[in-house]
Amino acid sequence: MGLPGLALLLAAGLLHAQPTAPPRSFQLDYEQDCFRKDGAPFRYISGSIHYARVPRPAWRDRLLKMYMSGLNAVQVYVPWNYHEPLPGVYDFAGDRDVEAFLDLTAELGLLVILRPGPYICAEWEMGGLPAWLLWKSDIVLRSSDPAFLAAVDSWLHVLLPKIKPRLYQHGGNIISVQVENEYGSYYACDYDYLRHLLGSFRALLGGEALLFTTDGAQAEELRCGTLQGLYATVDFGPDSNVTEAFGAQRSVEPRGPLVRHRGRGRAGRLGCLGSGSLGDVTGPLPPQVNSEYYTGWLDYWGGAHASTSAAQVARGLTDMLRLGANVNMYMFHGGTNFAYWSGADLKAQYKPVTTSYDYDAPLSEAGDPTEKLFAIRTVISKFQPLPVGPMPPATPKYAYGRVDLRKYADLLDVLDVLTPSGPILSQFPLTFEAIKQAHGFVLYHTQLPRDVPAPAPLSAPPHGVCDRGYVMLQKEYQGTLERDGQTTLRVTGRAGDALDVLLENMGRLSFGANFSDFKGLLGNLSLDSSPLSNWLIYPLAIDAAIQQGWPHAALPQSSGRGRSGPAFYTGTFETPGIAWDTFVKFPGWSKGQLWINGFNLGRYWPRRGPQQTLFVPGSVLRVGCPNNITVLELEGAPATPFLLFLDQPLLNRTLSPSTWTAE
Ligand code: NDJ
Repeated sequence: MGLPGLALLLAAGLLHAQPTAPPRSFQLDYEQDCFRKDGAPFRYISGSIHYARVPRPAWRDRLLKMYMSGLNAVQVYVPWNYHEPLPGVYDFAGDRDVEAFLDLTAELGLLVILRPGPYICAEWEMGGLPAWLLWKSDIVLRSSDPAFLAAVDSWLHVLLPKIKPRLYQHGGNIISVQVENEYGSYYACDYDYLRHLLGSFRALLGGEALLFTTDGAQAEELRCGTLQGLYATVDFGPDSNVTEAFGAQRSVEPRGPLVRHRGRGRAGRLGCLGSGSLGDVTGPLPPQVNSEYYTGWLDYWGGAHASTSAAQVARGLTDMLRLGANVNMYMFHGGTNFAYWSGADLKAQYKPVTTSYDYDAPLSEAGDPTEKLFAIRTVISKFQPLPVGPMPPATPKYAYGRVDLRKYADLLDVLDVLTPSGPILSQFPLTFEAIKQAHGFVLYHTQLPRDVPAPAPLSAPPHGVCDRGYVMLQKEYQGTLERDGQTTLRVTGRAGDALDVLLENMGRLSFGANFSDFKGLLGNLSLDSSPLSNWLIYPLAIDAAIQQGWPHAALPQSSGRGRSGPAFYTGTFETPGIAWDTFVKFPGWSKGQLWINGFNLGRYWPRRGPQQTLFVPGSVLRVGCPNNITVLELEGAPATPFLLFLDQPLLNRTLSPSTWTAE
């Protein structure tokens, strides 16, 4: 061949110098039973962090602590409803800047296992699905219902193009992408839906992306959750038998290494990681993947604070790493369900999740290293070298102490501010979804149709109040109706008396079969068995008002009637020098919502517990000027209303159900 011919071949890339550098790749090796990164055997030890539960200024600190714990990857959910508040309206700014978060992971040298849903579970409101999907009330979520698929595809066409250039193969740090989430636990078991998702993910991410599923390790869960073309992984906690759980994973990976190696009668059981890095290997073959190894668990309002011992978590982790398994710890840092983002479960009863998502995780809600973190780090150090350098210390906390509040106004007296567009007139109640309000509160107003001289039952039908209804007659608080709880109050009054019911959405179900969780008054309220009609329905835009400076910037109101029923309270405090993180306690308060400087810190409910304090990140506080506190108390404030800012959280005081109403 002459020189011109050689030049042509070189230009066409058909001839190159030997040996070649391997192209960037992240793959499954079914022959040698492991992941391969750039051709070399690779195992990840990862931890879950949800950027939506951590204020943006704290992202770097949390990721750095995860890196210094010895993790080489983080696992990250993308909550669809956090980014698409209305159909076709997208929000990727500020705390929602998922690309900035991914940039930070890369900067810190962490790989990413991305879980873009579309459903994520995660104890997140509606499992990450947007509430507006329920505007079509008969939609079948997580199925091949064309209405659901159309919404999913529009979203994936926005999200996945942001992800594709970040895939490992394309120079980024995302090594794998999960499709759906524990789909095998969902009643629908609709393979057409999973196949559709696989097609969309492939089309938008390309053929090389490593796509996988995660399911519980029961045969039934794996049956409906797995699909040819998606690598099946499992999730289980320290209580489970590691060998059995990974055995279940193997049973659904027919193309997988175990079957083929058995067929060939292979004696070696170490796979391509070899024995050197694995210690004493006794179990089945890698690559086994536990996508959610539970370091703790979530809390429900009215339940006990969950905890799992550091020793137990460390023991299970050791067992899995010895087997050469890939492990993601769920959660490594839980964070906080700010605003209205906490989800709920249905286990015979509706069970809303607390504002704290501390999860008893290795990094606490406020991002501090715990004993569990150090136990995990010690385990990891036995399998791979730890990064050089110290673990960053806990961030300082400050007890700002007592801050007195004063009543600003009863909620019923500021409806013009909270619903500037005015109420909706309807013969019978409409749901939140019917009036296109996703979260928060809606007020339903009507009048008594006749005199009620003797106490008569004001009742909601079963499952008629979702989730709590605060009842006022002639603006006097009468009591609370509750989903799966008290659904009748006895009232007296006169024809024409004002009846108001403030409905609170406590978070849509994030898990379970009966998943379309409509909010508001779902049926007619009746008085002495006759349905009440002629309602004025006020969608309350409380957050919008507070973000615009109300009520601090507004003229003072008269302090209104007594101390019970929904009302706003305000106060201010200053930070000395630096705005440190803090925890706020609600002495004598009942239940409500807290904002500081317009930031919605979430629900408080000390009467029900177990959580007694809310985490206040220093990043929401201001130095050198007053910090504006706004409290919406729903049932009743203390005689002397004040908040107490502490330097440590109180997450675990639990009261018995018998004291819930008595208090
Ligand atoms: O994939 C799920 C994850 O997102 C698996 N989990 C986790 C619990 O923290 C989290 O929701 C389960 N959730 S099993 C169901 C909770 C029912 C009690």
